Amino acid sequence: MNVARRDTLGTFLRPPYGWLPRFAPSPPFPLGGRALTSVPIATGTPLTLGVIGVPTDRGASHHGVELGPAALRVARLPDRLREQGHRVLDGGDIVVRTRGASLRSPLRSEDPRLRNHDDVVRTCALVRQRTLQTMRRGHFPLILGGDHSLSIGSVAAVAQEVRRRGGRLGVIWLDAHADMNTATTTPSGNIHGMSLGCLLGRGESRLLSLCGRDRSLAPCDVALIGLRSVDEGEAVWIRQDGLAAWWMPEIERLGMAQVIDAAIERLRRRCTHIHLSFDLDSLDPAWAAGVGTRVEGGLSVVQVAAVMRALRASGRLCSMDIVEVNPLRDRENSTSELAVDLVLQALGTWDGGRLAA
Ligand SMILES: [Mn+2]
Repeated sequence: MNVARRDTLGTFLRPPYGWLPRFAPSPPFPLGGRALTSVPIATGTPLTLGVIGVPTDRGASHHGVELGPAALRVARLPDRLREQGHRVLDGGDIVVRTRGASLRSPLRSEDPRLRNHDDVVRTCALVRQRTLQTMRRGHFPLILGGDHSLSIGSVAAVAQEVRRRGGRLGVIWLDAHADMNTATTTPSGNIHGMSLGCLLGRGESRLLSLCGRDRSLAPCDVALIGLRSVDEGEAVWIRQDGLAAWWMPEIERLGMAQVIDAAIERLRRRCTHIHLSFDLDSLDPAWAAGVGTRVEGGLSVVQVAAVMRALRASGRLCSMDIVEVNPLRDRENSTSELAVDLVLQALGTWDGGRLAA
């Protein structure tokens, strides 16, 4: 277990990463017109990536995650992907309405068990629309958050589009939390803790309507990895749904290689495509201090890199969310820079042949 240590000032000391393969800039690839059709990416294929920024904190209880898309761009996410030979189309940020409301005191007209509900619904609808557009153009949606409520919109869109093409979407939810609360079980009223629950068909009706007539995901389409802070009500749903969920102690016992292989194998049985919902709080705060909700005892950089490379090798990754980056709680943007390094483990095309699957 990675135990975060603190120095005398009470800040986190950052241990060394360990070894990560360095993806060198790619040699020139022929890029003309190559598009994602019904087949997910093959290892090392140059893609057209559609970047969607979602500067929202409306589903969370702390300010700062709304600056995540900017922090990831400052960490050169689009440029680093271009250096890999990908074509990157950054359509900018969606416009998030804030209505000047304080995060800590929800508007009186709104339900305190579903804070900022109207804003979240509106934002998710926009995310859903942009994600659908991106996929219909044959591009790989890369959604930059923002708090994790935005995944209701992104995953709903990807699931719908994959289904339309005759496939079935599986989701890897890399997170310290289960995000499976409902308005009745939530201790905080924060909708970023309800997104996976909604996608599985449980939640308030306007949030559910974003997922279309059918629920977006069945329990067998989901693998949760990195759990260590789960509310009582969520634990009950995880059990009842029979969700594949790997908690930190089990990951430490089995090793990440075995866990991610089992997770992908399970999804592969029914799912043609895989979406990664990457919550940066899955990482231990020793490495990723700049997140919305820090939970100690999390994944190491090497463990998350193993997840990314296994997804790369699976050839089924079709879309990704990067959420809960909070540069206000970070040090020198190191969490965003790390996020970029890790995303390249999944989407890097040129590694000198060392990782060729
Ligand atoms: Mn989350």
